[in-house]
Amino acid sequence: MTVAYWEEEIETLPRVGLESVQLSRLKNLVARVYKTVKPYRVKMDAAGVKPEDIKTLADLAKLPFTVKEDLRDNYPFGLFTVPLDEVVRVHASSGTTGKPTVVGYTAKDIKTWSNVMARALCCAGATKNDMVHNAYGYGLFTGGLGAHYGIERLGATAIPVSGGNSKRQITIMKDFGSTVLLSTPSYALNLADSMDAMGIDPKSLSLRIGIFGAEPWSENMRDEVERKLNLKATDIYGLSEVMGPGVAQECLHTERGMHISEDHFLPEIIDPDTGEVLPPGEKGELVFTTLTKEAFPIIRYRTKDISRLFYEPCACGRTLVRMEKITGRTDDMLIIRGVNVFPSQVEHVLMGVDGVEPHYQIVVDRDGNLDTMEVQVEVSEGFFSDEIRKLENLNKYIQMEIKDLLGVTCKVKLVEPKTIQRSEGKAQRVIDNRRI
Ligand code: DLL
Repeated sequence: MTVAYWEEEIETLPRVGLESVQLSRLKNLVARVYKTVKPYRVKMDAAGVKPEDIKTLADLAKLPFTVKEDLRDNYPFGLFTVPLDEVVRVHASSGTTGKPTVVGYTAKDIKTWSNVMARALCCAGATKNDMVHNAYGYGLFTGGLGAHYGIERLGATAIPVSGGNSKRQITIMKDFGSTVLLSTPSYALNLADSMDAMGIDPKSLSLRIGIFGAEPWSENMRDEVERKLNLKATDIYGLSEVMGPGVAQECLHTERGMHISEDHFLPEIIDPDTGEVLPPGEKGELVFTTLTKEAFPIIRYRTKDISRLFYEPCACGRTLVRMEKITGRTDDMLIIRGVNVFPSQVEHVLMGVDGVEPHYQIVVDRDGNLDTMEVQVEVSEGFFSDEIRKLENLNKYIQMEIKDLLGVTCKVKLVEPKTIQRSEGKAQRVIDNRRI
């Protein structure tokens, strides 16, 4: 197998070289952030650490962590290091309550991201000759536009279909000759089902590579997508707080995880309970520090994603560390059809609705390949005896509010007072019946 690199020198740089690049970038970053962003300065002062204390990569562990709540507390732009007139784009993702977390990019950041994303596409085997069918959602979500700029940077042809309308997607795939498919893995399976329903044999299409991410998926699911879509399926990881898609990408040796673009994103694995840094190969929470971002750099961001880091050489020749497929999360975030959903957001909506009690449960399942979410909530005594029309309106109202705030369509089931099981300890808010 011949390997194509996007930036061979950096992708295959021996560790010493790579670490020296990381260290000099880290020092610059910490000095800049300390000087320009008050919330970082306050936290570093409280921890008794100054930019000059960062002398080696191991000194990173002296710096305080950043968590999603820090973004919320400084909503929307409080953690930006540059004035807004230098910010050329913002994206947002779900926060734990009502407010999204907002991230920003300078023109240079967009360039860096496009380049990193082109590197990811190349790592998966895509070339400038590909027709890249981008079914990640375009909008505030980083998936669509993030991947799009990378496709163009690679010099391939971008087909910006965005998500939804599977039949049309398949017609486009067929007529335009899409060779690379970018989507969530569950949507890829959904497309395979629609193809089947339309009587189209995937072998009659030109698809050859799939670049699937934004939600967890298993090796079994990989086998299924590969078989049903007749392509090689690879995993792509990213998160808006760190940049978006392209933070890490599997090469064609898919056995040992995704290569992290470590010259831009410095990874650590920590014990989620103690915050202690764990040695290579151990499982824990993934933490990232951005080394090159201008508008919204982030220091030691706790992703809540569970993974491991492998530093052994890869058969593809890349020296960039690999992260294991995400095997879980340390919090209760759900990913429903690619949308991040926190139970606390659902609760936030329900608390604002007259006629329901604070007793609820979220049931997540899969209908075919599509995630479904049902919110069961107790209706207040007085309301329950009311006419059906009133209950139906209440149901619709809750659905609408959830759609508005969380961006996800769900079913609502109003249940009689005192029918949702009371807990004796932590309430079990979520029942996830999906098998992935
Ligand atoms: O999901 C960015 C992205 C877009 C990645 C397209 C890949 C492809 P957020 O909406 O901020 O960003 O969600 C980030 O999604 O912390 C993980 O929990 C989860 N996630 C992302 N990629 C993967 C993956 C985008 N390959 C959150 N496997 C992350 C498992 C993933 N989980």
